[in-house]
Amino acid sequence: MFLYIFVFLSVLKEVDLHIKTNNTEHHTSEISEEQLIVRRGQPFTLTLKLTQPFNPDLHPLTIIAVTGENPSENLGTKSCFGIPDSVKRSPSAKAVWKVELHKNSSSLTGVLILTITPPAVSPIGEYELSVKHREEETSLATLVVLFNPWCPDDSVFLPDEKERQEYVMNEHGTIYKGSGNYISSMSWDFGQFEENMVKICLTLLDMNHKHFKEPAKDVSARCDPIYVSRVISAMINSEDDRGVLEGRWTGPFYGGVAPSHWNGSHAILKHWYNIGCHPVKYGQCWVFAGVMCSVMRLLGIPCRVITNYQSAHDNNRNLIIDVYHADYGVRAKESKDSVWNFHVWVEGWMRRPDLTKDGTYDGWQVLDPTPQEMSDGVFCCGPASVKAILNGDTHLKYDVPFVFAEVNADCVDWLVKADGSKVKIFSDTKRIGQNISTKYIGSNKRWNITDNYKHREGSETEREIFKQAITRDFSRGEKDSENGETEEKLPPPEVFMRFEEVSKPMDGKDVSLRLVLHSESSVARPLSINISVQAMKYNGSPAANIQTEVKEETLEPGKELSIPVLVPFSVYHKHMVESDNIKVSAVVTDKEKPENTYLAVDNVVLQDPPISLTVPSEVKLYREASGEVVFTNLVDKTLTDCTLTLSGSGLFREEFEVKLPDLPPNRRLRIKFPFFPHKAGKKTLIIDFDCSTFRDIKASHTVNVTED
Ligand SMILES: *[C@@H]1O[C@H](CO)[C@@H](O)[C@H](O)[C@H]1NC(C)=O
Ligand SMILES: *[C@@H]1O[C@H](CO)[C@@H](O)[C@H](O)[C@H]1NC(C)=O
Ligand SMILES: *[C@@H]1O[C@H](CO)[C@@H](O)[C@H](O)[C@H]1NC(C)=O
Ligand SMILES: *[C@@H]1O[C@H](CO)[C@@H](O)[C@H](O)[C@H]1NC(C)=O
Ligand SMILES: *[C@@H]1O[C@H](CO)[C@@H](O)[C@H](O)[C@H]1NC(C)=O
Ligand SMILES: CC(=O)N[C@H]1CO[C@H](CO)[C@@H](O)[C@@H]1O
Ligand SMILES: CC(=O)N[C@H]1CO[C@H](CO)[C@@H](O)[C@@H]1O
Repeated sequence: MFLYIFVFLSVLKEVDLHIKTNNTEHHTSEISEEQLIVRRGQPFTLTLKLTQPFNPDLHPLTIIAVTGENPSENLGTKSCFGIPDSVKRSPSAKAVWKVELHKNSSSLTGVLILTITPPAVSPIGEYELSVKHREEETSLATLVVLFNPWCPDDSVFLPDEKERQEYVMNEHGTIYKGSGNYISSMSWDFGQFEENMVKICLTLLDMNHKHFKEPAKDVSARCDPIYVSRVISAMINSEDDRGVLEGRWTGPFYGGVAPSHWNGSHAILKHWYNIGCHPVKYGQCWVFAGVMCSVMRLLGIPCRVITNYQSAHDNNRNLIIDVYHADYGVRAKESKDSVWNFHVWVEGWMRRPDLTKDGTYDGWQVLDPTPQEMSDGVFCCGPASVKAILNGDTHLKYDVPFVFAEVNADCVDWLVKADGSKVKIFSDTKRIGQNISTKYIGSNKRWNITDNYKHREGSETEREIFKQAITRDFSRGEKDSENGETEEKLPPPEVFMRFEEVSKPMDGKDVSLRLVLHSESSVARPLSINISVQAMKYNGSPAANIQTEVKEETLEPGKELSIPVLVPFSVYHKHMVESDNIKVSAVVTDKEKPENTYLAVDNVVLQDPPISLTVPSEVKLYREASGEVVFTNLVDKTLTDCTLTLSGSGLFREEFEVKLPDLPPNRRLRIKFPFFPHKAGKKTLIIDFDCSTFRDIKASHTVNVTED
């Protein structure tokens, strides 16, 4: 099927853009079969039919490609080239395109098959292509040029085809959440090839500050993935521009969608575009990262989503995170430093010739779209080379110190006494930055990439790099304003304690733990034990106190003491609808030596109650298929405001929301639903069950859509 454009001019009869075949060759046919979308550094073919025979010596053919406002050869936003290539160009012209006459062309009949190549250093974006022949200039086409991970000369070149399929072409992914010892995963629909994504992503680039200030320079800089990815990291949040998502870390989420409700990027990007580039409400880190990954993949920069557990936010740049505890549990933050249960960012794949010529820092680069700290006066972060983070090269751009602290900072726990004085009870060099995870290539398994970011905790190299990083770019010398304390040695502990789980904690059931203590003292220790249970946000700030318990016990030498801790569902559930985890902490004081205070903390992430989703694993394109969801209410409470949302790119054109009747205790809900697959290939169906008691329980299933 050919698309013909008829141009009613004397020299040119027809143009054929061969969109379908060209787009297939350029791995863009999933984006569109109606618009010519090519990747730089790779040839595409056009057929021109002239009204007269072609004589290049007498009447040369010149082609002009332009992008952006005020295109210029010196900025690489305009290129003139032709047959023969005798076009006069500026001596400092950048990004010069090439054209060759294919041997199948016939000069006699005036049928020219042109093989055109945008150079691998072209700015990406929308181009107008026109042709000049016998003094007439005619528009040929509007086409889009993207980054090209298949092209060795492109600075986003990724040699392995399996990796390109995962990091550029895969529209589905997995984002890890929870906490380090309760790693949970959610399916995320990147949908980078969904309807209108090219337009949306190019509009996103046009909305950035730099474009408003100096449009010609901004478009010219779009040849560089370092520049483009940094702009995207600023535009995903709306902190200081017309970015995509507004962040919100505490409920209620009036006037918008709770961050946990989202299941994919396309709905967010589409909504942002449709409401005139105003921020969509609301995002938190995994939503920011998921949306950024979609934009990067669409533009052709290989990208993946990364989760870091026990992620530090070192506000005062000293690589120390102070955590304050009180006898009633974790205190509200006194410094802006914090430890997040998990934090999600993305990595983009590109070369870093701006750092060294030898390629040391090429490869994965951290980019963090969640608004946390300003960088060059804007809320953006990265690209920060993962190798620079591993090596502690904190002097390199961009934002390496910030990311280095997220995975490496030391943690100091302080006990705040009733009179306001602070005692240092624990100092931990290993807590921050654990179990760093991303989805595996070509499968849904989790991949632990902690070793990419840091040397093994406790190893000599690890401490050495930490010291070196501090001297390079941190202000360790300056004490925190909070604690004027000097580095004193803590006395060796006599009492040891830990929490153990009696059963896997699940939302809807009572949480049952025990605190196990033993002592190394030769005599019995009289202890005062305060156990507090709090609802927490995933960013480490307390949301509500659930319960406290004070106990007096004597710990006999050489014996274990086990104290049961029960948190009933009836007590915790009302606090958990807007919270992410339960923090159980025990502060233990030796009554005879009150200077000896001990702390044990357990972060409990409740698992969602089970929901079952049944879908055939193979379905036919454009044929009705059906699935089934089953959910049983196991709590002693009627579930109200129940809704079920169905989605999945290629399976549903629009998300599909069903309001459900209230579900009394012990009743089972069974819903059969139809769907009509409209894209072939491996697709993911996502469901989201929401009600007054359980927020956004999700399940997903992959479906292979086959053509007849
Ligand atoms: C050139 O002609 C050959 C033989 O007819 C054909 O197989 C090939 O597809 C043609 N190539 C182009 C670019 O039209
Ligand atoms: C990381 O994973 C290991 C092994 O599964 C686990 O023992 C550890 O507790 C986890 N880290 C955190 C922060 O929970
Ligand atoms: C335990 O908690 C109670 C009540 O909050 C408090 O009065 C007491 O000082 C605490 N004891 C210790 C040892 O922290
Ligand atoms: C991840 O890798 C690190 C370093 O190799 C290791 O210490 C940790 O236990 C691993 N975690 C998991 C969950 O496998
Ligand atoms: C989907 O099914 C087709 C036809 O049975 C098969 O050729 C293809 O390999 C399957 N794809 C996946 C991803 O399972
Ligand atoms: C890279 C390239 O030129 N791809 C295809 C573009 O379309 C023409 C016409 O269908 C094909 O011959 C090319 O192979
Ligand atoms: C693909 C996708 O994002 N689907 C839906 C997930 O849930 C939100 C909130 O209801 C919908 O708006 C999305 O369209």
